[in-house]
Amino acid sequence: RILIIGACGQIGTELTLKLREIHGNDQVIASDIREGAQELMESGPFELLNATDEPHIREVIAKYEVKEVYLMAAMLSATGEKAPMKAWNLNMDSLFHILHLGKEGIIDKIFWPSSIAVFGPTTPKNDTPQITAMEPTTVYGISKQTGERWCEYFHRKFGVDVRSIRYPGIISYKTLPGGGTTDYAIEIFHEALKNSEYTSFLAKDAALPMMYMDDAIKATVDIMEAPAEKVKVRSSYNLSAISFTPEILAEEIKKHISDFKIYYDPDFRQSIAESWPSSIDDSAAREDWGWKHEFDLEKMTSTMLEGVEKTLKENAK
Ligand code: VAH
Repeated sequence: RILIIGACGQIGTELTLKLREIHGNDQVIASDIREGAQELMESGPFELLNATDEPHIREVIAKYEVKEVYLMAAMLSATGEKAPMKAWNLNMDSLFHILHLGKEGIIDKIFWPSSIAVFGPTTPKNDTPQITAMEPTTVYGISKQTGERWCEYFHRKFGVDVRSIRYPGIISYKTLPGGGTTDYAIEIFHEALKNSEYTSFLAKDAALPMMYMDDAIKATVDIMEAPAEKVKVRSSYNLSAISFTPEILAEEIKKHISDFKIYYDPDFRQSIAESWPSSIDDSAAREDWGWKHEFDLEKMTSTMLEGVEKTLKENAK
């Protein structure tokens, strides 16, 4: 069976639903420190679980005879800056617990998400290569970079089958993100539909790599299904789809909502955004396990507007 830790988060929710569709509802155990979306809670087993509580993780893994773990719990970049030690402890402890379960042979396969936040101001900004300078400035980025080194170490030394991708900003409407720098690109859709205006906390020219949720889920499923020998990078793979600025996204939204207005009031998250790449070279993922994205800016924008509108109507009922 499969265990998702952090199943109620932005990516965890949709990943759990997808894995239940592929493997069967009772084969995929959702867990989180809080309950989540109704669809997730009702479609299969759920356990309340703190990702740093090692004995409890082991208990749940034994109870359901879990062989595969997706560790999706983490504190993101913006929230991490407000509680650095808490972010560090959550992001690192949870990873060590799972890597040790792999080393002991209790579980066979691990997915652990990294992020473009591993890069920093000294990294080439455009078409950032797979292997390059990495001097992250956020606690979140430091934890992801460190995590990548540990994943690679556990694979090389102990043969742990751990797989990872560096997610860009993920755009979706089912579950809201929690405390990231790329969250503006989701808020903007909600505000556009509710008020026809949005004040961005990033500057108008802050270009960041982004991806629609369905592509992120596809990448996650693909890398986990790939034969082990095809997964050559055991730290984490660069992954890319689209890259845009708040201004470009606003222009695209205006094609659907003609009176939409955008204002800019950058806060501390702007300097985080400035430290990250604008676009990513993901040729290693494309060559090694056949990664290919599907959603461009247009398709993502129309899908988001439809999805958010539906959600707003449902919430109003
Ligand atoms: C954040 N969305 O903004 C996350 C992410 C690409 C960055 O990992 O913190």
